[in-house]
Formats: sequence, structure tokens, C-alpha cells
Amino acid sequence: MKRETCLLLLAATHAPLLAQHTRPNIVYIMTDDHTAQMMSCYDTRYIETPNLDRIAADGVRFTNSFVANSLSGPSRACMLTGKHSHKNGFTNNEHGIFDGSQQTMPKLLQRAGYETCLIGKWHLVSTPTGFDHWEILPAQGDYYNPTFIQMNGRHVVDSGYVTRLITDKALAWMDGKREKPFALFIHHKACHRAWLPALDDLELYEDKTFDLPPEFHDDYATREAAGKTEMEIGKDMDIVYDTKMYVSHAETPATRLSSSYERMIGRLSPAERSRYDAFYVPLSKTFYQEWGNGYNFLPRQSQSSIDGSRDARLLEWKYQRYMRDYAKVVHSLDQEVGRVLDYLETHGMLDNTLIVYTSDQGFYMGEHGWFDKRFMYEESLATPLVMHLPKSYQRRGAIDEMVQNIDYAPTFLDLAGAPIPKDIQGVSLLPLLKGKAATKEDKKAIKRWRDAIYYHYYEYPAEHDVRRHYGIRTDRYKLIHFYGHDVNTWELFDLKKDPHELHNLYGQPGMERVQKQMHRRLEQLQIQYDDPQR
Ligand code: SGN
Ligand code: CA
Repeated sequence: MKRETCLLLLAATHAPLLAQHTRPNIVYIMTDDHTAQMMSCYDTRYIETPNLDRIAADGVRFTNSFVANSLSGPSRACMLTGKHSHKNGFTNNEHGIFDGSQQTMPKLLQRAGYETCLIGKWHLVSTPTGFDHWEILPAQGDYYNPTFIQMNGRHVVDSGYVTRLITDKALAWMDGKREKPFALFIHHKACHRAWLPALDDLELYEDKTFDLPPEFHDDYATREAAGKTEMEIGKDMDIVYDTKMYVSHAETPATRLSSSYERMIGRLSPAERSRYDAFYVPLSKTFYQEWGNGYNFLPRQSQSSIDGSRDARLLEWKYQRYMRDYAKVVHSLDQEVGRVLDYLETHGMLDNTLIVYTSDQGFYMGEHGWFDKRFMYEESLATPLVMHLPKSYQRRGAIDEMVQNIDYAPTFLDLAGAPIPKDIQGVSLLPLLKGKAATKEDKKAIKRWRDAIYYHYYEYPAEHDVRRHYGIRTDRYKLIHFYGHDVNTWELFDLKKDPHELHNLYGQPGMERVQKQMHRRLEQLQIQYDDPQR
């Protein structure tokens, strides 16, 4: 046989393999509770996140990126299925078990010839399906010397800090020889409560005083459900568990969560514990000397009475401790994401990889006096979303279209050249990413982009006491219905005039037309997404 014929034959036999090689890899990095206010490419007020900003600087940054249900498990289920909670069945963390037999994006990627891997927080109770390799944290997982569950069911305790360990495992998996394109899901525990920093980062941000957000002293007037929560920094943040004021078991007053705190830091080795204590114990001693008793829960009204009183000073002190510890945890996250970027760069994989950085939801950094999430208000409805694009995708900079976490599944399938099943409720974001290469069809899709997103939160009664609610957000307005148990209230906000959502306009004179339109659009979306709760 002639050499040319031989080569041609060889190419023909390997055609599917060669074609697969040209399909981009996907590296999806999802953190827990990392909010856009604490990411400098979104917000420059608080901290620097140079590595996360690198993704945005070389790629795109979504300025209107939202979740469908602002809570870990539900958010993950939306991402995996491309469907709203009422369709994927995982509506809340407390009672949910994800039905892993259903259609999921990782399974469809596998079918399309991708190798799939998941490392880190899973939080969906059932065993992961659709991954060729996985290693997960049990439930919320731990920051220090965490346990991982392996595919064979073994629970193994690893030495080190969780953010670093998850990155190590993800890089090790990429090092393995693969013939196929891959989708790697790196799911961090950071920066979930109780914001325990890497030991190397304990000293960071200690000389920084963070400005209070403008709506810190919210009195919740006109918003009944907002006034009923258990997520106020003053009244609900635990002085031991959250702000880490702990001397020793004997010398620390017992709080509601102090035994949970002892369990978390009890995972440190004696040497690590000495380093940890060398930082927090002196701070704690000073704290208890200054505040004595009556330091823990502040009454609700103290949130709105800034008068230099003892309560107001303590409230601000708690806020500073919260911001500092959260910032430390984000610092290591940023560094570890940098390691992933460096790895892809040094291995020549940047041009052929879609890198996505996002979080399972946003978070309150003192806005409305809160920590935590759950509400459909902007800080927790939003989630950061930046992407580094494969070479042929030319869009750069800010993308303002409204996108949601149900869009990730169809986007990845589209990128893999796999068909997008009709029952997926999200839409592919690829048309927004093509830039100059956009086809007529893409331009049409952009022109007809969604004008509203739908949201539904279910976890009540539960921790933090956020009432169930659903609603829609357009580029200008937001309509929310809080329902069930002890509430049945509607809220309407003009996001342009009232970006902090302090003035509920529902039922106000002059709002009749907008209110009617928003109701109509809400009903349309509930029909479109087939939500039985309406
Ligand atoms: C834990 C936290 C809550 C948090 C939920 C859900 N409490 O229960 O503050 O809202 O997780 O978070 S803690 O005392 O255990 O820290 S989620 O991101 O996993 O949905
Ligand atoms: Ca979360």
C-alpha cells in the first residue's frame, strides 16, 4: 500500500477521535456563597481578587447573572439539569434527595463523548451520577483536614485546607492521560459559613476597616418577610461559631453553636491548632474583657439605632470580623483558581478550554444588616459569572443580557456539539459568546433574548427563617410573592430608582400599570416553566 493511502486510511479510522479532540474542554469552577461584592472585577469597594479578575479580563463578565433558587442543593440541581427546582425535584436542602436517575448535563456530555469529573462539594445527598470520576465532601464538608468520599464509598480524611486539596485533586485528574475532551467540575466549599481561613492567611485584612454598605441599618419597613428572618449580623450571628471568639472550652461562654465550632476547629492537628489559637485567642481575650456578658445576640432594634451606643459599636465590630474572615477565605480561593489557570496555560490548554467561574448563589455582606442568602433581593439572586472562552469565541468584556444557572447545561451541551433536549428550560449562552463570529441565527437569538427571569425559593420552615417566595425580575422591576405559613405579601421594586430594594411599591398609587404588567409576565413565565405553584 502506498504511504499516502495508508495515512488516509489511518485518518479515516481515527476521524471521530480527531474530531473529538478539537472540541473544547470545560473547566467549571463553582464556589459556595461567593458573592460579586467580594470580587474586584465586579466591585472594587472591599478586596482584590486578581486571579478571578484575570478570567474576566481575558474573557467575559456577566453583569446580570442570577440563580433560580438561592440555596446550595437547589442551585446545584438547576445547574446539572438546566431546569427549575419544581422540574428537577430538588427544591430545598432540608428534605431533598436528588434523583440521580434523571437526565443531567454530565450524563449527556458523557454520551457526546466527553470524560467527566467532579471534585468537591456535592450536597445533593444521593450518589453522583454522570461522572467518570468523582470525589466529594460529605454534606457541607469541612475546611480543615476534611473528609472526602471516594467512588468506592470509602471516607478518607485528607491533611490540609479544603480549597487547596480540592484544587490538588482537580489538577491531578487533569494530569491523567485522556483521549477525549473533558468536563471538569471543581466545586469548592469556600467561602461558606463559618468562613474558616487557611492558616497562612490568618493575618490578612486585619488592619482593614470595611465600609458599611449603605442599607446596613435597614428597618425592613414595608417588607414583612424581610423583618421576620434570622439572618441579622447583630441578632443572629453567633459570637463563637461565626466571629470565632473562643478562648478554651472552660473560658468561653456556651452559645447555641459553640459545640459546632469546637468540632470544626477540633479537626486541626495540635501544631495547626497552636497557629490558629495564636491568632484568635488573644483577640477573643480582649473581646471578652471589653464586652463581658451580654455580647452575643443584639436585639433587633439595634440594627436601626445607630447612635454610638454599646449595641451599635458591637454590631459594627461583628461586621468587621465577618468581613475580614470572609475576605481571608476568598483570598485562598483566588490563589487556588490562579493555580488552575496557570496549569491550563502551561499545558497549552487555554485556547481549547471554556473556563467558567461562578458561585452557587450570591450572599449578603451586611446589606439589610444580613449575612446568608435565600431571598430574591439582588445580592443573593445574583451570582458572579465570568468566563474564559475557547479561541474561536471572540466576545470580550461585559455581557448585560439576563442569564441564569439553568443556562449552564444547555451551554455546555451546545459547546460539545450535543443536541439540547427539549425539556431543558435554560438556553445556550453560546450566541452571546461568539462576538464577530455570530451567525444570523445567533443575532436573532440575542435580539429575542429573555426579558425576565423566574425565581422560586422553598426552604421554610428552616434555618434563617426566610419565607417561601417566587417572583420575576426584568431589567427594571421585580415582583415577589411571599406565601405560606404566616405570610401572604407581594413586593414590587423599581430597581432603577431603588437599587437597594428598600421601598416596596406594591399597591402604591401610580404603580397600577407596572404592577399589572409584572403580574401578567409572572403568570406567563409560570406557565412557560410549568410551575404548579401559582
Ligand atoms: C448551613 C448554615 C446556614 C446556611 C445553610 C445553607 N448553618 O446550615 O447558615 O444557610 O448551611 O447553605 S451552619 O450553622 O451549619 O453553618 S448552603 O449554601 O449550603 O445552601
Ligand atoms: Ca451556597
